[in-house]
Amino acid sequence: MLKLFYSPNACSLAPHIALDEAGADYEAVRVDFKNGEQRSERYLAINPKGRVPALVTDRGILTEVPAILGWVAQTYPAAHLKPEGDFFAFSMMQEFNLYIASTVHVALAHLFPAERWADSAEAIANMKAKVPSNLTALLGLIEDRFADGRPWVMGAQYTVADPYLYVMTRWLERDGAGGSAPFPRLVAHRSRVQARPAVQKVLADEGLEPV
Ligand SMILES: N[C@@H](CCC(=O)N[C@@H](CS)C(=O)NCC(=O)O)C(=O)O
Repeated sequence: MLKLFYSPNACSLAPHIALDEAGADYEAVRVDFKNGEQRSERYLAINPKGRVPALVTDRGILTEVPAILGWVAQTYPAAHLKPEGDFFAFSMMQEFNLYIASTVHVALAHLFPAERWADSAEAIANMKAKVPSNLTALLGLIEDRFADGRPWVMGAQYTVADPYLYVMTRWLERDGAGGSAPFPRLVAHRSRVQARPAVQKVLADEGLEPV
């Protein structure tokens, strides 16, 4: 059986939702961040990066959200979690997911944990102050994408890109992120994602409330 190592409301929420949507046979294993379990010897043996998510498969361990999302979408074709079409269509979805991982997630990570990036209180305060304006620019591009009335990131079809965007728009409500008011289309997308039964189940499993 697959094993997903996660922490509640972390980026691992996206692959957690994707596995559930796919109908995969998996066990979700909580990593206790409060006690620093991600840096324990036991967990570092699973993921030497000391981060979640990590997905244990019968072929080995996969880390990095876009890699896991792409694997889930490819491994469970009957769940239709990737755009219909050829490898170009798949790569368009991966382009989106990599933008989230390399740019949007990193921008938000300057809030939590800000201490990763700087030591002085002044530098940390400066970095945190920049986060909302950075997000306005970065997420503004995604807000524009929905101007054509599409329900999902890739168009008419729900894909693994949707729960990934959902995690980012959940985080907008965290202290210092600036809130979701500038992004009405992303808020509507967030509501659509949250209305899905698999999402409601996974939120309950992680002990989270809808936002
Ligand atoms: N690039 C990685 C980022 C993973 C990551 O930063 N995970 C965070 C949670 S969202 C984490 O495990 N943080 C624990 C820590 O930094 O100690 C990915 O996309 O999977």
